[in-house]
Amino acid sequence: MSSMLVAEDLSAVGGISLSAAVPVLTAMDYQVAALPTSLLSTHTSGYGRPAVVNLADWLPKVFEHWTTAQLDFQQGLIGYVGTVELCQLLHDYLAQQKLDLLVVDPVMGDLGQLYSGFDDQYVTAMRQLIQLADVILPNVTEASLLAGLPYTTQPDLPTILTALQKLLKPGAHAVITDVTQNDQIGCAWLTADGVQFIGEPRLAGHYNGTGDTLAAVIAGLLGRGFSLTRTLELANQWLHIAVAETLADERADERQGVALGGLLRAILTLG
Ligand code: PXL
Repeated sequence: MSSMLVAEDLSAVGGISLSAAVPVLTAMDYQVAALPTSLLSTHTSGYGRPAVVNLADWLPKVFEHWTTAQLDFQQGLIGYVGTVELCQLLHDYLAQQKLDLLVVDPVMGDLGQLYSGFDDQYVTAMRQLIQLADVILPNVTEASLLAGLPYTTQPDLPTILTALQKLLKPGAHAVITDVTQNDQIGCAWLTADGVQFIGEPRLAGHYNGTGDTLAAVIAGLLGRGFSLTRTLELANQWLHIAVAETLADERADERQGVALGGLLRAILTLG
């Protein structure tokens, strides 16, 4: 069994980040090292100001203990981190590790806006963290921030993807995760043949945490050896299942992350 370090916030309410990644990766047969970077009473979109515990004092002790205990991980997934200092702590620890795969979802914003609490310094810290990544998974907002380009809902994909690739180490891939083409939503990335796109029909609504769940699925599939193309095909299909289930559910509270039942059943068919 492969072991994956997942570092992101633990938000008690909202069904996002670690709360979504742990079941997804457990269903994919990983031993998950679930490292909360901060504790929040809810995520930051829609519940007012959450009660937050920043775990910057705890993280170095965790890393020290793991080093003494000679624990190591084969894969890593980083999502929402929270502060510049936490980004730097993670960077310094991960720079010492020999992971087979590091996926970074540079969670910072959506719909053209930085999430509450983030600023330009955070974007700079994230640019440093992604230098360690094999795959990064920004949405269009995050891709624009990292590339230093103005936000538009329909970015010029060759330009923005080329700018992102320049921020990464050789052989790493930038995948933008919420690209709209015609009536589809999906992922775009660059190969020697130009921009590639894989999508699924766009469903109504906008659900918190969809990106966190997608990132966990992508990290899990890549870690199990699926090619980038096959990974993105399956990940988009499964997220479509999750969003469709969420819609059918007619939930009273739209701030909750996507439904995971159908997605987890689809993962288990992989065997
Ligand atoms: O889903 C992205 C995300 C993750 N973690 C926290 C958030 C958000 C988006 O608002 O607030 C704490």
